[in-house]
Amino acid sequence: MTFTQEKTLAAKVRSDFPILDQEVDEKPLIYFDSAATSQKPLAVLNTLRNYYERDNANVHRGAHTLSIRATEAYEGARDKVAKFINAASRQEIVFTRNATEAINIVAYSWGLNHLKAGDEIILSVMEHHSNIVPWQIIAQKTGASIKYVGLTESEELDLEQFKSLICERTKIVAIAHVSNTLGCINPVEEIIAIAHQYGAKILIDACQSVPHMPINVQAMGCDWLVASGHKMLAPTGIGFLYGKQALLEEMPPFFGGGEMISEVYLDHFTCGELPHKFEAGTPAIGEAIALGAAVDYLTEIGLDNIHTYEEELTAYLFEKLESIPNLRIYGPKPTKDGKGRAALASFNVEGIHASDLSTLLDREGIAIRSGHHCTQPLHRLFDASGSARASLYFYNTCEEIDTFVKALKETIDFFNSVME
Ligand code: C6P
Repeated sequence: MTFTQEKTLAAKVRSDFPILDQEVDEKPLIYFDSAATSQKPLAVLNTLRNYYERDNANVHRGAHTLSIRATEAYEGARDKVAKFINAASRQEIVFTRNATEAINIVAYSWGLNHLKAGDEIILSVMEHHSNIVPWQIIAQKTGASIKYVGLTESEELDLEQFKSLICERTKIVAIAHVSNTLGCINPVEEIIAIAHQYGAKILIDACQSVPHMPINVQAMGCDWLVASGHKMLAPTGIGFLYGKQALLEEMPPFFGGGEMISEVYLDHFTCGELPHKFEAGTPAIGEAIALGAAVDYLTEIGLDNIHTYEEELTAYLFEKLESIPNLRIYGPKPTKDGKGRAALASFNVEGIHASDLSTLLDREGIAIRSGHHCTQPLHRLFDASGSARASLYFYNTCEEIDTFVKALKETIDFFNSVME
């Protein structure tokens, strides 16, 4: 295998991420935890800093220069996000704190007002807790019930089972585009088309896809899509909800307060226009503007290039991990050229606790995540309390995979020798 693209892409961008150029325990840092949160390039850091150094003011309120600048940059970021996912209009992008908040807005605003006893919600067993718990709360409040799509033998979403579960009672389907634990890429276009045939609405949790592959919400046809900025090079505290305009128009506000109103009287209020109707209170202005910078940065590299490069990383990661005895990776295998899944691997090694692995790897400067990755129901299916997870992004290299796999093998040998 040649790593021509790696040399061009990771080598080209690496110096944009100053945090990666450091040592942990006197070893060069290898950051393999981007599914939890990505690192931020200088373009994003500088945008945030410039905003606070030059333009900081509240938005939509003042007539003074700084407020006008802040408002223009904040609304400009909305335009960038809308274009990035090909929304039909800027009104369809609501800034939120993160994907979790975006899902809660849909669950409370739409779910609470549309679901009733006898209605059904379809989720999958691989959903992040953020896409389970809000629906459980709404189901409890409305009397609706939840059905879960399971996995095939190859540990992907069972599309046939989905087809057998969906029916006229299904009012909403909420599914991850890419699983943060299994790494599988779900056939969302097909799922959306089927959901719509039954008149059900559909929400796509795109937390793990928006940072890594081109997303076109109009081509996809979803009703809502959510993502978190911090997984796509932006700061924490900013994410977005995409919703079809007609749906967002019809949904009542979830949070009440400043910004989201048109008129307030002592006994009632009238709603502001979209998207402000859902953005009560002072928003994360600098963070939203920095999200706009992240979108610019990703667009300049090209999501196709990122996706292709990550396929190379995936192929290499799997080739190496699969050579380790007694190591079990969850989710589907990629093709030889790394297609069909995300550049992440959740795994367990027989007889060794995942958190022990990650603690010892940290001493080698390698950052991986261990735990249940907020997918407890999925881990329970595998009879595992948690797993170790290496998750990569376009700034990672095959040399880092080599170092990681070598350190992992040594760690496993160490534990095996202690247990003998
Ligand atoms: N997954 C992970 O390490 P928030 O916390 O709102 O930014 O994102 C929630 C979320 C929703 N859906 C998916 C598919 C996700 O992966 C996440 C976040 C992180 O896997 C933190 S648990």
